Parts: sequence; C-alpha cells; structure tokens
Amino acid sequence: MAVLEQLTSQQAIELENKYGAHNYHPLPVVLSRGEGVFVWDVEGKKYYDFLSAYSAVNQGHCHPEIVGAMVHQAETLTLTSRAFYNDMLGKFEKYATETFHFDKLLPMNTGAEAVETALKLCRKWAYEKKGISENDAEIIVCENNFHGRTTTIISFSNDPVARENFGPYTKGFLNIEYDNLKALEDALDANKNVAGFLVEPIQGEAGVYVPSEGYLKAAKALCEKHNVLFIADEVQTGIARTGRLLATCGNCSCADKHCSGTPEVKPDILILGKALSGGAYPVSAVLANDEIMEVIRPGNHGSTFGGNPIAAAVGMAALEVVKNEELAQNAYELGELFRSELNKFIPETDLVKSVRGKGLLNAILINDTEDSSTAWDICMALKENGLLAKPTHGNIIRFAPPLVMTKDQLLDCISIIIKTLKEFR
Ligand code: IF1
Repeated sequence: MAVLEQLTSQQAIELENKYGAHNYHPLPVVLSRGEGVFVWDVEGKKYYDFLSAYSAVNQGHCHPEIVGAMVHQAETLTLTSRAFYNDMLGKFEKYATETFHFDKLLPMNTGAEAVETALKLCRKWAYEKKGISENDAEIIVCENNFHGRTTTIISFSNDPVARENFGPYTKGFLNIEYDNLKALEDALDANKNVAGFLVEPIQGEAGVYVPSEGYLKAAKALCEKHNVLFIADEVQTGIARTGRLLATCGNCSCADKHCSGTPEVKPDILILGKALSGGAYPVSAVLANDEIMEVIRPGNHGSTFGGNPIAAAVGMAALEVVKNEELAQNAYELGELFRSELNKFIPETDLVKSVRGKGLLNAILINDTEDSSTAWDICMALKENGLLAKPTHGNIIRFAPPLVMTKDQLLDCISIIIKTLKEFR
C-alpha cells in the first residue's frame, strides 16, 4: 500500500503542505516513532520530547500498559454508541469519580467538547437551580484564556488570531483580568446573572502564567458567596502535570496512590482531557456532584464516541499509570530541579529573562520582543541539539516533558538547553 512507503522528512512536509489545511506552523521535524520521553524523526534522529503533545503524553509515548489496554479493547469492542450500555463505561466512570472525588462523570472526546459540555451544564444549572431567567446567564472568563477552538469558546477569547472572522459570536460571557480577585469580586457584585466562573488553574497557552498563591482558593470562596459555579479547566494542568494530581490540589501533599482528601480548591465542575488518555486516544470528561449533574437528562447532551469502550479502557489505564508510577510526585520533584537549575543559569545570559511554572509545566521568557523570531530560532537550535520544544506566544518557550522522565534524563535536557542558549547567536 502506498501509505506504507517510508517518506523522507521533506516528502512528508510537502505532502502536508499540498494536501493539508494550513492551520498549523509546525517545527520542521517529521516524527515517526515515540517511546517514553523520546521521539524519532523519519531519518532516525532521536529527540527528547519537551512538549508532550501539549501535556497529553504525560505518561510517556506509547506506554505499554495504555497501548496494551487500547489494543485489547480494540480487538474486543470499539464502539456501541450510547444507544446501548457497554461493559467498560461504568467501570471508567466509577474509577475516575473515585479518583477525583465527584459523584458523576460525563464522558466526551476532546478538551473543547468537555469545555462546551461544562458551559452547557453550568447554564442549565443556573436556569433550573439558581433561578436565573432563561437566556440571561453570564459566565465569567479570564483574559488571555485558552479553552479550545469551537465557535462559542473563541467567542470569549481575546486572541485575535483565534477569533477574527469567525463571528457572529456567542453571547453570555464576561471577561476579567486573570489573577485579579478584585476584578472577579466587582464582576460578581455588578452582575446578578452570573452562572459560573471558568478558569485555568495555570494559563498554559498564555505563557504558563501561575497565579498568585491563594488566588484559586479565594476565587472559589467568592463564587460560593455568590452562588456561582467554580469551573476548573484542567485539560492541560491536570493529570499530574503540575506536580499534583490536579493543579487545584494546590499544596495538598498527598501522593496520588492514596489520595484521600479533598483538594485545596474543589471545583464545582472539573474539566479533564489530553493526558486522561496518555495521548493514545481522544478522551475527555466533565465531573460534578449530583446536585449539578442531575440537570442533564436523557437527550440533553452527548456524542457518538463519548464514553466508548476504547476510551474507557484507555482512560482507566492512563490513570492507573499516573498512580502506580507516582507521576505527580515525580513531576513535583523534577519541576523544582528544572527551575532551580535554570535560575542558576539565567544571570549568565542576556537571552532569558526568567523561568516560571509548576511541576513539569514550565516556560522561559526570552529577552526579545513578542514579534521577534528569537524564541522560534532557539527552538530550531534545540531541535538540532536533540530536544523538541515550541514557543507559545511570541517570546515564550514552553517546556513540558513527559512526567515519566528520570532525574538523569532531565539533567541531560537541562544541559542541552543551557548549551543551546550559550551557543545561540
Ligand atoms: C491547538 C494551545 C495548549 C487547553 C485547555 C482546553 C483545550 C486546550 C487549557 C482544548 C487545548 C491545545 C490545543 C492545541 C494546542 C494546545 C494548546 F496552544 F492551543 F493553547 F496546550 F496550550 N483547555 N490545548 O490547553 O482541548 O480540544 O485541543 O483537546 O488547538 O493548537 P482540545
């Protein structure tokens, strides 16, 4: 079959340019194999993956237990639709609700679908439980948010590239400054029809903005005071990425395997995606307690693949790996090491202004203007030195390796990053 013939990198790039929509500008590397923290290009060059498919591959590429669960289920029963029950979904729902301490789970596929689901759930709760008059619900969101790419979600984005020429836009959203409690309080005081507050515990795409200590806890308290749902989008920050099972776990020091407590900030609605499947398959979910989830009744919401047997099998295996390999603890310790080593180096260079992040979700700020190509050029140099990373906005480079990385591998990556920055011209 033609599709099996091995392409060169150049041939693969040309095929995509000719036959594919140009909705991305990838780094010029063509990957053909992944294992753990490593990926290989079609010419056989090996790289450390320092992006992890935007935190979907937290468990490492092609984790044998996740792939094994997927293959076994794929040979057994792939999709039934929700017109019938299947023997895997209930097990996954039980496993995930016990892991994250919620009564119920609504399964979807992509992160954006889960965010849309959370928005619909919040609005319906507002009309049927809070008593807001229909079509008047407002949901507060933060400037520089990233929650996906559907028309409703980009309606409340302030990123012109993600938003322009996709109108008319969905109404019912209020934008406030991120990490600004007074802005949240003022919005809640001024608007009686607020149904929910949708927030990323760390703003990933905006450049790994970690909010002030206590922001999320205080924001949740303000929401409680105003009977507004606190909706945490942990699609990128969840599943051990930030050194805890969830970023909203805050400083809760339990290790996943025996997490028994309630996280520091318990969302009313939790949104998960990406690493909920370890990157093997699209799996996302919305979790909430009964008094919220019960507003959803048959026919209100769903999707063909939502909660399919493969997604359920993969989801359980992915969460099992996080617990058994104590990935949150590993991310916590390696994150501390990463930031301390880079902070030692930063005074020696005028190229990097600072490093920031939590766990293994980090970024460096390049000392150049937003529209400069410096961050991109540094990523091209990193690629030559065997490490793959990509800039987010302009002059920020995100560093997010798989959480299965060992200390020695991380030290090797840190030396590659520092060597590249030292040699960079
Ligand atoms: C792209 C960004 C990251 C997310 C949060 C929901 C979603 C995402 C916090 C939607 C998705 C992905 C989308 C992907 C690149 C990547 C990304 F650069 F776009 F913003 F990670 F920062 N909530 N983020 O980060 O999940 O529908 O994609 O499964 O669109 O380019 P999705």
